[in-house]
Amino acid sequence: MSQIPYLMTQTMRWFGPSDPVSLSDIRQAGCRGVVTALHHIPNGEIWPLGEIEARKLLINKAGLEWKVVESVPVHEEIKTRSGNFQQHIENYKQSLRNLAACGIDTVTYNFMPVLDWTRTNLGFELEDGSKALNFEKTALVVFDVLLLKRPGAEKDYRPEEVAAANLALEKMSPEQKTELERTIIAGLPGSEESFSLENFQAALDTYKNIDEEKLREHLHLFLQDVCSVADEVGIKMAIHPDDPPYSIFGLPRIIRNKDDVEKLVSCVPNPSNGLCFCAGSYGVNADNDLPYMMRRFKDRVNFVHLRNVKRDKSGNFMEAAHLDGDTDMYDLVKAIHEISRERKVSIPMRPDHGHQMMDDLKKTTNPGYSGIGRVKGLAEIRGLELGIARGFQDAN
Ligand code: DNO
Repeated sequence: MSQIPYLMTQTMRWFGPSDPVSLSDIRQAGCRGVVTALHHIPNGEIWPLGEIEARKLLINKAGLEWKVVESVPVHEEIKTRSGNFQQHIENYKQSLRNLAACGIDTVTYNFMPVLDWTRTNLGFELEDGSKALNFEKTALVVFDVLLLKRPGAEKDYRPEEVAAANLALEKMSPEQKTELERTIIAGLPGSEESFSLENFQAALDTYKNIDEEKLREHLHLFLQDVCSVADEVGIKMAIHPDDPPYSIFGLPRIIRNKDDVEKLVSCVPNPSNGLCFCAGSYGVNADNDLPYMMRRFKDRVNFVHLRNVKRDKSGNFMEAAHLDGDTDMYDLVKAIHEISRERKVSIPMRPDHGHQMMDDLKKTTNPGYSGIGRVKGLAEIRGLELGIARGFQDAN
């Protein structure tokens, strides 16, 4: 099997030495590499060479490679172009140079204002007793309109949605309210920020005068600056889409669909300006045709997150098993295999999230990042890809 060329490079996310899923676990899952970050370095500061080297050594000693950085975070002041943003951009460029000097060549980031990925329930129990992450619109409205009481929030929802939220709130215990609050603003794994109710509203306020167009301009200015360094040192940038791919809390969102990506690549054509193709995030919007987008942006796809969702028309979605949601994983992996053969590359991928299941139900795990659920997802995708690749080989 190993002679089949251009299969994806299998990796898993590793949150560093304190991650309950160890490097050896990741190796046993059959991965070649890991995706990680120096989470302890404060956002906006330079990643020192020595720290990058030390982390890389740790990974290599476990028989793995540091394939992708996820993420070098983009400071809020860069997104709002305020305060020390110029210094932060200079620091970002230096971090890229340092990473390149250590032989690391793919860097993921996102440009979501204030919050990284957002869910409303981290332990949604499925019929078989395993647990999934989900996003329920009503819970979001409860938080936004009734707990946070964001000024003007009601205007963002239909009257029925607000009525449903009022009903839901009546049934919630104080503990459930706190839990919902924490789930949304206390920071999910990999997030750069964590908020209390008070400072969350203050953070939202920093975007009062920044609409989509302005935020997009800020992203493009950031990239024009950073990509010139990335081109020079051989780093491939990979922007993660907005998750969920629509506006929440009145914040602008700019990486949601093919039109957004079209603007991104036409405004900043640098070769290093690329994508982290997150199937789970783009897949929440039924209008996003993922195999089409994969082919359309084939030269820009530097990293892939494979995950599935079950969605409805109201903006609710649940993280489904990797082969079992509304995204046809066969079609998507086929598109990935085609573009990989055409480009003659092995694109790094990670199984994104997994259900908390079996022995992991007894453990404290990072939401979405327990070991067994991800191993299951990876194994399914690995088999799917091999089947597709063999089909191509036999046909040629
Ligand atoms: C969630 C992740 C995100 C992602 C960042 C990339 O599981 O996909 O946290 O890593 O948005 O910057």
